[in-house]
Amino acid sequence: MASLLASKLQLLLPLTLLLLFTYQPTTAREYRVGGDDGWDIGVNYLSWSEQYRFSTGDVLVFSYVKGQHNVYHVMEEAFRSCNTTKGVIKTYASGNDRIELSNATTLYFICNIKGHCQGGMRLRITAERTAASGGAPTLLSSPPPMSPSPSQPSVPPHGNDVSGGASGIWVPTLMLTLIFHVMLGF
Ligand SMILES: [Cu+2]
Repeated sequence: MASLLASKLQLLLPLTLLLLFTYQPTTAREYRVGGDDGWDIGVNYLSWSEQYRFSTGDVLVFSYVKGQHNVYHVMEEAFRSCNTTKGVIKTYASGNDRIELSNATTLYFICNIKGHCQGGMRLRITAERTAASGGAPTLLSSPPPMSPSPSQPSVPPHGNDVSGGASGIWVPTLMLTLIFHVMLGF
């Protein structure tokens, strides 16, 4: 019995490892705004943002030296004009500001240090509803959006998976069930 169990476990181990390493939860990702450059002057945030498809639940991280920059979540008009006398929704200044894309909408961010917005520190992000969040299927007249590079099917270069979410429990559950079945000889 023991040797039979051992041989079954020998078979199961590579299978489990394979499942673990190939499994990619289709849930929230974390994006460091500007990639390695972070939130700073001289970075093209349009070309940075065009590399990715953002979904509800994803998190933007604005990383900068505290005091040198800030993050103003603004209305479109303030984004276009760089004028923050009105249209400011929320402000951040911690140097490591985490902002979740909670709704399927377009968000506008600028740096409100004098001259920085005009100098390019402005970011427009459109979050699409994730399938997991229960939205109705969208009818797209345009071609399907680009997919990330084939070598990394679902993880963008500067994004990290941050949580498994509700769907993340399925694979461990499946594996546990599998292990029990094999051990009990089903
Ligand atoms: Cu700035």
